[in-house]
Amino acid sequence: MKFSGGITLQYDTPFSPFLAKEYERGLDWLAEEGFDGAELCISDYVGVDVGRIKEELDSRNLECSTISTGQSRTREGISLLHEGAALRIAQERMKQHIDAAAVLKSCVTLGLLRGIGETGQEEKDAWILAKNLEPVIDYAGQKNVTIILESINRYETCLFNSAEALMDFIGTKLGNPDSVGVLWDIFHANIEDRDFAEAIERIGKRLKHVHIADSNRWFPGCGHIDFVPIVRKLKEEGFDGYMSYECFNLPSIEYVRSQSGRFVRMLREIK
Ligand code: LER
Ligand code: MN
Repeated sequence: MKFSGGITLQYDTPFSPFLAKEYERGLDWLAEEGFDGAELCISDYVGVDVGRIKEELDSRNLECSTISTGQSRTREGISLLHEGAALRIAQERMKQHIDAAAVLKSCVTLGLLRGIGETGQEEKDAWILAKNLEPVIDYAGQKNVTIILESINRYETCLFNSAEALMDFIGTKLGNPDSVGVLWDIFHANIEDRDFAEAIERIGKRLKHVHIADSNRWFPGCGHIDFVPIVRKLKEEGFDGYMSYECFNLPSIEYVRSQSGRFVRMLREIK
């Protein structure tokens, strides 16, 4: 099991304890605090030198765990459930993320860039999404990159909210492709999954990445989730991907910056 934290490259996000203009300071902090990697939030590739990002990571002995891709949905009004130009741009953007991931040796997240869908037509939307994802999944297969689909709670999207619904989508709509994995976010799981251990078992070997936040999306320990049995279960199941912080800067940015390394060390020691 490895650990990363979210750092944003171009535009600020509430999920990183560093602003976009502090990107390099954020990488320094990850290295100093003993993280294994950075989860990089990239919106587009205008003026982005992926080779340079790789050097910046290598020089700090950090990997890129995954590229987080959701920012462009709201910034540009694109998604894999749009039609016409907005759909084509979303598909092309996913391919650009895959090219970058091939250089960075990371995964590519598909969270909200999949689209929000419409209540009452989830099944139809799921088939449309599957069709629109097909060329992207083929491309990922050619480039040997894993796309990680994230189950996200019902208040943010209509499509696959729970681990069960996501595994069903991957099986029945996508046909279980090798290049598709799962991102399991403990904040969303706390809302949607019946039981954490059952969800981990259900996802099985497709589990590639885990987002860490407490029940209120504050820093772990500031809500009511007990992370110890979750991490013990992940270790028992042989999970060797990344656990990665995606929590708000609450109770304060200073708290998040000063407590992250300590919490990672505690999780590493769980037997
Ligand atoms: C993205 O990883 C996620 O969890 C979403 O809830 C962001 O809004
Ligand atoms: Mn998440």
